[in-house]
This record gives sequence, structure tokens and C-alpha cells, in this order.
Amino acid sequence: MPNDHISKLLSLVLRHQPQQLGIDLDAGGWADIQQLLKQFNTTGVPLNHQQLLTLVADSDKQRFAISADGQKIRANQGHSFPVDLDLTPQVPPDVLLHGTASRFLAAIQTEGLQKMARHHVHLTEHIDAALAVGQRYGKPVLLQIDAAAMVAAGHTFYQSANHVWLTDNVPPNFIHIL
Ligand code: HQG
Repeated sequence: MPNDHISKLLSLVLRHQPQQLGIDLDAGGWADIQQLLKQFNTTGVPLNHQQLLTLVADSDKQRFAISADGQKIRANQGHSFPVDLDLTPQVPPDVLLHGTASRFLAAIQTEGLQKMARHHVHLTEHIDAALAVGQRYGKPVLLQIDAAAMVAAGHTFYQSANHVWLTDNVPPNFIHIL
């Protein structure tokens, strides 16, 4: 199976549906690597330890992390089930971006950015990344987020291990359509 398919499967089980592969995640979202490899191989997806480590190291967005003891793996962000990533609040850059699709604009202007099925609203400093994210859902639109004003208003920001900025919600008054 090509690496991007394995990466998608890993995202599916580590962020959304571990039961699809019959693996257990702990409260921090960590899966035991040996169990994960066993389940991949039993379900007909050949994957060995070295291939998994290479895939994690080469992941374009650094989607996955290996624990310090090398025994466990988890997704850095993007979960749709409750998970404790043990993130500490951080001061974001003054301005952040969010890429969305034009068809969501009306709702976003009314309700602000909501986390929808995920744990947080995802924001980035990079225009190309924001556009690529928006493109997944239709005609991409860039939103500029006044993060400095949000911090001043008491909103909390976190940064995932792979440098995605996360917050609970972005009210409409902090959003500027570019
Ligand atoms: C939109 C990828 C209507 C929101 C990326 C987005 C990211 C609303 C969609 C990560 C809304 C949710 C997350 C509202 C927000 N009304 N639509 N009030 N508020 N939306 O996939 O940010 O490649 O859950 O704009 O890099 O697109 O998977 O979030 O379009 O970091 O590693 O609802 O996924 O990472 O979509 O993407 P998502 P996202 P990976």
C-alpha cells in the first residue's frame, strides 16, 4: 500500500476511529506501536516498525508523534474524540489565517469559526497551508484572524506539536475576509 494511503489510515485510527482497527488509545491519544503494527498486519496492511518510523519522520505536516520511550504513537492534532494532548497555552502571532470554502462563509460570518467535528478550530501562519486546507471543501477563501485582539479579549491559544495553532472558537468580530 502506498505511504499516503497508510498515512490516511493512521490518521483515521489515531484521530477518529481506533475501533476500525481494533486498537486502544489512552487518554492522551497514544496507541501502543506493537499492537498497532499487529493490527495493521492482521487486517492485510503490511507495515513494519522501521516503515512506520520512516512514515512518521517523513510526514509532510508532521501529523504523528512517537513517545519519548519509543513505545507509543499518536496524532499531533485533528482528533474528533476527547483527548488530552497536554497542550500549554501559548501567545500566538498577532495575525493568523484560516482557509475555508466560500460556501461556509455566510454561516461563519454569523456564528464565527466553530470547531465542528474536531477538538479545536485550526489556524495557521502560512498562506499556502491555509489555502490548501480551504480547497478541500470547495472554492478556497482566506480568513484573517485578529489573534492579538482575541488574546486581549481572553481567548486561549495552543500550538500542536506540528505547529498548528488551536483555539476553541473565533467569534465573527475577529474575522476579516481577505
Ligand atoms: C468550517 C487538516 C460553517 C471550517 C488541515 C472548515 C487542518 C464552518 C470546516 C485540519 C463554521 C471544518 C483541520 C461555521 C468552521 N459554519 N462552517 N460556523 N466554522 N467551519 O476539516 O480547519 O491534513 O474539521 O472553515 O491541515 O478545514 O488532516 O477543519 O472548512 O489543520 O492533517 O468547517 O485538517 O490537517 O473542517 O482542517 P475541518 P479544517 P490534516
